[in-house]
Amino acid sequence: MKRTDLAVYFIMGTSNCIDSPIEVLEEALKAGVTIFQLREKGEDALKGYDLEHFAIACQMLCKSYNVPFIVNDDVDLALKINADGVHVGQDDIALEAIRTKFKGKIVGISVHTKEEMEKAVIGGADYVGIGPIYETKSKPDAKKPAGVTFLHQARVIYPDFPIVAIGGITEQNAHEVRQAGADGVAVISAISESPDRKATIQSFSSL
Ligand code: 3NM
Repeated sequence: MKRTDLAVYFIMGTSNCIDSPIEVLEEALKAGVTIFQLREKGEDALKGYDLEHFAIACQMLCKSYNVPFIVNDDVDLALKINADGVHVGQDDIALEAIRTKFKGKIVGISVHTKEEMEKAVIGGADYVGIGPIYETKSKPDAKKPAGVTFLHQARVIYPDFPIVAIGGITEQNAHEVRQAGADGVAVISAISESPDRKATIQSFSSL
């Protein structure tokens, strides 16, 4: 993958949208998000056939805009529908095992320390997500906000490795994470809850 693919990384599930999720996604794609991750979480999360059906609808839409379609955590679903990639956390199955299953596809992993970052790079990840940078309300079990210190260290140690920053990123603070070395911003609420999604996405695109 190219580092520029991470520039505006939109993440969404049905619980993040007041409006129709498919309409939100289409609007986001039209406005210029560069990669999309389906992250279906929460009490009312779609499951089984409904989830697969929804995932395929998102995937087709992404394909029509030539934007990579990534599935969060659900490795089996990602493989079943032939998604462009998968994003996993540290608690999910081992990176090496996923790498083998996703030959030629995008594998992203969340990291919080230098050790985790080193393992991700050695283990063959295509990119890492670093967060939460700021306070987030979108992930109840998120760690304490870390600010940009580790993000900046990671960039210094790995000058060319694709890195996306996540957690509480808004139009107001996004420039700080780009300055610290992130290739892009991964965002749920600042896009899904924006009163003007197009303007919000364009402001992220122009960083
Ligand atoms: N992962 P918002 S923070 C999905 O720190 C996710 O790994 C995080 O949502 C991490 O843009 C987060 O609304 C939530 O803050 C991001």
